[in-house]
Order: sequence, then C-alpha cells, then structure tokens
Amino acid sequence: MLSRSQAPVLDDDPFDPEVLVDPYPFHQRMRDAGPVVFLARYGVWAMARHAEVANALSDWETFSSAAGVGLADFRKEPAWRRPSLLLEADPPAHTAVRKPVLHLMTPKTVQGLRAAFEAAAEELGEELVARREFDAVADLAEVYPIRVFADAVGLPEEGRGPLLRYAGMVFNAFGPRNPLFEAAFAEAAPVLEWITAACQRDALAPGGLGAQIWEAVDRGDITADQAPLLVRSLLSAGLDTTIFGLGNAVFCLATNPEQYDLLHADPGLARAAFEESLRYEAPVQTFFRTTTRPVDVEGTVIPSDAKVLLFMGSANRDPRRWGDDANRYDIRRRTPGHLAFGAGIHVCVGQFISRLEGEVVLAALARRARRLDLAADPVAKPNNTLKGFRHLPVRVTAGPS
Ligand code: OVV
Repeated sequence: MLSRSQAPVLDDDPFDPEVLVDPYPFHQRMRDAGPVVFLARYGVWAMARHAEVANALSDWETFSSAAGVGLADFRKEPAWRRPSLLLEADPPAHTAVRKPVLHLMTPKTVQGLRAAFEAAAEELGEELVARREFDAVADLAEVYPIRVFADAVGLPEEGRGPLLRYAGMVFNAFGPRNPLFEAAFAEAAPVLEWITAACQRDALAPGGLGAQIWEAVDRGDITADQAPLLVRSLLSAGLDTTIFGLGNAVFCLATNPEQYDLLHADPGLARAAFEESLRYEAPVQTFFRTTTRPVDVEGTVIPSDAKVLLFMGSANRDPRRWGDDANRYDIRRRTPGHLAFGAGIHVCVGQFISRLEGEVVLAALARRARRLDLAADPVAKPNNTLKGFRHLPVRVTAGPS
C-alpha cells in the first residue's frame, strides 16, 4: 500500500535559524522533491507547492486546526495558553465567533479607519524622510502598527510595552521547543498576566475594536467568556504580522530600485507594492494542520492524526503557479492567489486592515522620497513562524525626481 515510504524524506530542520532567515533554497528542494515530503526530524509531513498548500488550506475537514496550528498537538500535550477560538478551532465553534469579528473588519468597515491611519502614516513619513537615514524596523515597522492598530483596538497608550514580547511568544510557540522558543518564553509570567488584563472590558477604550467585541456579548452574539479571547486574537495576530510585513515591504523596495522608481512615479501603486511584498516575503511563512483521516495527496497517503506543515512562503514562490520569474519582486504582477493571508475559512480576518497599513505607509514614503536605499546590511530576525528583519537601515533621498 501507499505509505510514507513513498514520500521523499528530508532531514532538514525548517526551524533552524539559518533556514528560517533564508528558507528559499530549502523550499525549492521540497517543491522539487514532490507534492508531499516527510520531515524526519520532527516526524511531520509537509507541502511546499502552491496547489497542494492551497488545497489543504481550503479543506478544513481533512486538515484540522483544532489540534493547534503549531508543531504541538493539543490533544496530546496541554497548550501553553487557552487555544485561540479563531485560529485553533474548527467549525462549528469557529464559525460562531468568526462572524462577529469579521463584521468589524470588512472592507467597508475598515474604511472608517482610513483617515486616522493615513494621517499617522503621513506624519511618520514626514519625520523619517526629514531624517534621511533611519531603521525601517525600529523607527517605522515597529512604530506604526503599534500606534494605529493598538489605537484602533482601544488599548491604552501606557502599558503597550509587553505587546511585542507577547507576539514573540505567540509566533515562536508554533515551532519546536528550540532556543528561539525558549528565549521567547524567558520571563513569560508577567507577559501572560498583562495580556489577560489587557483583554478585559474595562481595559479597552470605548468605540474601539476591543470594545466592539464586548458589545457583541450584549447582543448575545458571543459569550462573556469568549470576548477576552477574541480581543486576545486581535492583539496576537495584528501586530507582529504587520510589523514584519512592513519591514519586508521596505526591504523589497530598497533592494529593487527599478520597482521603487515605479512606485515613486505613481504612489497609487502602493497597495500593489505591499501586496507583492506579501507574496514575495510572506510574514507568516508556515502553519501546521492535523489530518482527521488518511488523505491521498497526489498519490501519497498521509495517515490520520498527522501534523502537516504548510509552507505558504514557498507556495508564494512556486514557479508552477507564478512562472519562471516567481523569485522576482514585481509590483505590477497579478498577485491574487498568494497565500500570505492563508485561504479558506481561516483566511486572515484582518487582511483589509493589514493592506490599509501597508498602502498608506508605502504611499507616504513614495511621495516624499525619490530614492530608497539600504544604508547598511539588514539584520534578519529569526522566528519560528515569521520571516522578517531585526534591523533594516535605509537612506532616503527627498524630492520629486
Ligand atoms: C492568525 C493568528 C496568529 C496568531 C495568533 C492568532 C491568530 C490568535 O487567534 O490568537
């Protein structure tokens, strides 16, 4: 019978920091090895081609999220926090809570955030371009989402400090208990205490997304027990993803000057430039699923109850889907079908907020700077799930042309 002996077996450690900061050669080897591979080091299966990753993401009945979307199997070991009601759940429980959250973040409702997000981007762009040199991570990517998104959620300005440490825990915890995981969880207790308090009703400013989640309790759409966990999802998923994403977008533009020229000539391309950076350097590189039955994927049978690692960052560069120039950053490319936001029932609920942030930040830079260049070598920031930079020193040249 078909068994894992039929799937190519790879010894690579996808969570080795060296692989995490430059995963693309490994991705290509996985894609070329076959539609499904077995990663012997962790005893998990993996898919790295676009078609198979997209199919798995779209088949929640076979590829379940309820056992967690990290390496740990929640049915075999306790989760480090109460599982997310959105990310780490299947229908029907998932459907019930997703609906009220989705309602707050439709393209239409997100338009209500645009004026404030634009004003904050213009102000930051003005300040940074005046400085000529800045760190696009410390001075831009780590500043802007905290300012606008934490504001939008209604988190008080004082005491946002632990936000990034919490995000570091969330995204490293999807991987194995390697040094990245351990470092993120050094002194975890005060961070866990803080996040729990930050999600309570009385901690959230009226009118914000957090308060609106609590209002869904008043309407009877969700329970009072669910509300803090849904607020926690916003704070878990909404900061580090856009932080890494904004850094990656600046990196793409700084290292592809002809693409930056196009953007400077037409800042209306900012949304497309951000979208292509999501394809090209996906902030969320991987998530696991857990099989609920034996499943035949292109002739390879993955057994039931198996962890399967899905490589969205690889699918996004699969030449089978994107053609021979898959490895080129091209802001005029047709990007629909990229998997940086996932696909299927779990597709990123905050994607329109994310795109708004990317668009207004890139447009603010593009209108003010005629050149954007690296000022020194970037420093990558290894993370068990996210791909991005710790430092990204850039130099901008002000002026119209
Ligand atoms: C998409 C995502 C990433 C991390 C955490 C969560 C969601 C959550 O719901 O907690």
